[in-house]
Amino acid sequence: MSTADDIAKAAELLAAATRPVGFTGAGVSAESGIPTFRGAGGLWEQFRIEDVATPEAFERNPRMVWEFYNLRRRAVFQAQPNAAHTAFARLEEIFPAFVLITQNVDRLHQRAGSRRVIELHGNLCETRCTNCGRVDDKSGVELGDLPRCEACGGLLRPAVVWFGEPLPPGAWAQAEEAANRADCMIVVGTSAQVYPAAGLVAMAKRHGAAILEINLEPTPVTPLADVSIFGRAAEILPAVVDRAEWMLQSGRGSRVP
Ligand code: BV8
Ligand code: ZN
Repeated sequence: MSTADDIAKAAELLAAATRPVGFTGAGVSAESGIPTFRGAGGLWEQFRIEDVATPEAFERNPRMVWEFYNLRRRAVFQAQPNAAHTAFARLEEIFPAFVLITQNVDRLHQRAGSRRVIELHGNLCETRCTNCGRVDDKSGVELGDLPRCEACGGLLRPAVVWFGEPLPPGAWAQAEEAANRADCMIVVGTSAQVYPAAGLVAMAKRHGAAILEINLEPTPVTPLADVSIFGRAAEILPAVVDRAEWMLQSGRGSRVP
């Protein structure tokens, strides 16, 4: 099938849905200039997970961990949401029941206007005190190499979920509930290798959801997809949303849950 045919098929499945859910990974922010983790130029080519993204790494060398996160914070604060983020925000307008589950920590979905966002892995904007637990939004703030809590002087950490740490219970429960009730899941820009997040696709599929995937290349969830479109998220997703919206406006779909 041509990409145009795939876009038409994806739009048809989306327009037929009443409870669609989005599921995104780092690839949705790639066209905003935010490096992904895996693949060419990915973060894990320059850094080792064990050195910068685990509680043990922070315990062992908090300065190195903060160097990694300060670098990513700067990139995120200078970045702008792209057309894929905007397309997801539009889905909230089109589908009252739409919910977005993201593994991303850059909050570009929220900056693009998405409000119903479930952050599975925390975010880079906030810090959390390792001593008193205080959480502060430090968006745009240049933090030193060992930032301290204003309240108690304790060492701050990024408010992200590191490997080996449990996901925020509330977020995980919300994500499971959304995946179980979805009748369509749009999976964009994830290598589907990190668990338990990646398991949400099979969960949605098991409960009868149509699976639409947009990625540059096949992933472990491609076999689960009703349609997989290989291309750039900022180009493909807006085209799918445009066509689905046109179908709904011309009365060829139903969006009331
Ligand atoms: C947990 C926040 C248990 C931090 C992240 C051994 C020991 C311990 C744990 C494990 C283990 N083995 C397995 C595990 C589980 C582990 C895991 O899954 N490991 C993987 C590596 C195998 N998971 C965990 O540790 C999780 N916790 O299991 O806890 C527990 C339970 C109870 C009590 C105690 C413990 C926690 C995982 C969360 C880790 N934190 N992020 C940070 O960001 O610094 S994960 C990190 O990876 C990001 O969140 C990222 O989003 C996520 C997944 O990566 P992707 O988003 O998919 O990004 P990636 O670069 O991989 O892929 C990009 C894709 O986009 C590609 O497919 C590419 O083709 C595509 N793309 C690129 N450009 C475009 C595009 N597509 C379209 N358009 C484009 N333009
Ligand atoms: Zn504190």
